[in-house]
Amino acid sequence: MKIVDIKIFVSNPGRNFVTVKIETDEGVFGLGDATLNGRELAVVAYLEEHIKPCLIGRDPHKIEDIWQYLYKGCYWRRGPITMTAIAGIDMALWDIKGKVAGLPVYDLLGGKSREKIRVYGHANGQDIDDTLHHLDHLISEGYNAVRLQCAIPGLEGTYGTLAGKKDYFELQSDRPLPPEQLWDTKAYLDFVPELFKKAREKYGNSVDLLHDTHSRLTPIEAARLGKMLEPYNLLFLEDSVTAENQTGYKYVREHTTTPLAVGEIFNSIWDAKELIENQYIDYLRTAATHAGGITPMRRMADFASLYHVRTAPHGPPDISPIGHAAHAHLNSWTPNFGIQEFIGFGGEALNSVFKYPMTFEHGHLIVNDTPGLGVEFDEKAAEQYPYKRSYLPVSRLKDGTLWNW
Ligand code: EZ4
Ligand code: CO
Repeated sequence: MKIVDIKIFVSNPGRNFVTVKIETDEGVFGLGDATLNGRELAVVAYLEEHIKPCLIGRDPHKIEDIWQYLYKGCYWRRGPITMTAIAGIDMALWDIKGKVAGLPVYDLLGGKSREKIRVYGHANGQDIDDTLHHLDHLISEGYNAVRLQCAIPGLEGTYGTLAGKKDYFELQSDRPLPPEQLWDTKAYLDFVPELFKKAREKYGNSVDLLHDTHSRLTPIEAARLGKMLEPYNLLFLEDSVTAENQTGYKYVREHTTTPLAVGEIFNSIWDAKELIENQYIDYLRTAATHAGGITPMRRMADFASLYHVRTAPHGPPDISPIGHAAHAHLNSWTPNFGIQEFIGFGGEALNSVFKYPMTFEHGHLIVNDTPGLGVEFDEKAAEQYPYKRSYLPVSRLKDGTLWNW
C-alpha cells in the first residue's frame, strides 16, 4: 500500500479546524486533526510544504517509522507547530490501519480497558449563583464531574466564562485580533474559595468538582490556592502554574493535597518528564492533537502509569471531532485513564461537517466499533465554512504588564 496524496482542509463550522486526509493507492483514506488554536495556517504550511512531499509513495502501515522520520528527521525537534502537524499525519495513519484491519483503533492499541469513558463538563457563570445554576443543569444532563469557573468581580471576561456569548464556539471564533483582558491575582484568590464553598454547601460530595487556573499563579500562590481549596475536595486543580520550569510544581506539591493536573500545552513527553517521574502531578492533560498524535500519547500513558499519574486529555472545542475521537480510542484502552474533558458535540454547522463515533450517556462517552477512528468528514459541507482568522486573548495586569492568559 502507498500514500498517493495528502489533502489539507481548513474550515470554520463554528470555529477553525485543520483536517488532514491521507489517500492511498487502494482507495482507503485516513483522517487526522491538526488544529492549533490561533496558529492554524502555520500548521497548514508545515504540512503542505514540509511533510506532504516527503510522504508521497511511502507505506502508510509504517506508522512508527513515519513518526520517527517526521520527529527526528526534521532535526528541529518538538514545538507546537511541528507536533500538531505530525499529529494530523499520525492520526490519519492509525485511521487507515484500522480501516484496513476492520478494527476500531482502541482494538489496535490492545483493546478496551473500560466500556465507557468518564467525562467532566464545564459550568461557568457571571456570579456564583449563575455558575451553580449551570452546575444544576449539567447534573440534570447526567454529568457527575464538573469544572467550575466564575467571573471574578472587577475582571472583564475572566477565563472560562462566556462573557455574554452563547457558547464556546461563538466566544472563540470572533476574535480577528487578540482581545486584551485584565488579570488580578489577589481578586482571584480572594474570590475562588467562596465558589467552591457554596458548591459544596449545596451538593455535598455528590459531584466531583474541578477548576482551571490557566497558568496565572506563581508556585507559592498556587500552593496557597491548593490549601484553601482542600476542604472542597477537588478532583483536580488544573494549570495552577506554568510548567516550562517543571520544578515549579514541586513547590505546589509540597504544600497541598489538592490533586494537580497540567499539560494541555505540552507537545512532547519531555515537557512532562520531571513532573511525572517526581510525582509532582496527578493528571497529565496532554492532547493527541498537539503532541504528535496517538503514537506518543500511548508512550506517555505507559510512562505516567509507572508513577501513579493518570491521563485526562484536554478536550476543548478547538480540537476537532477527529482529535476527540482519537482521545476516545486512547481513553478506552489506557489502563491509567483518569477523566476526559468534554463540553458537548458542538452546533449544527459542526455536525454537518463531522460525524462523531461517540455518544454521551450518564456522564460518560461511549465509542462505537467503526473501524479506524470512525469519524466522517464531509468535504463539500466543509467548503461552505471558510477559515476566519481568530486569536486567543492576552492578559494584562491593571498597570499594563503582560501576563499569562
Ligand atoms: O484555553 O483550548 O482546559 N481547557 C482550557 C482551554 C484552552 C483552549 C486554548 O485553545 O484551558 O479552554
Ligand atoms: Co485548561
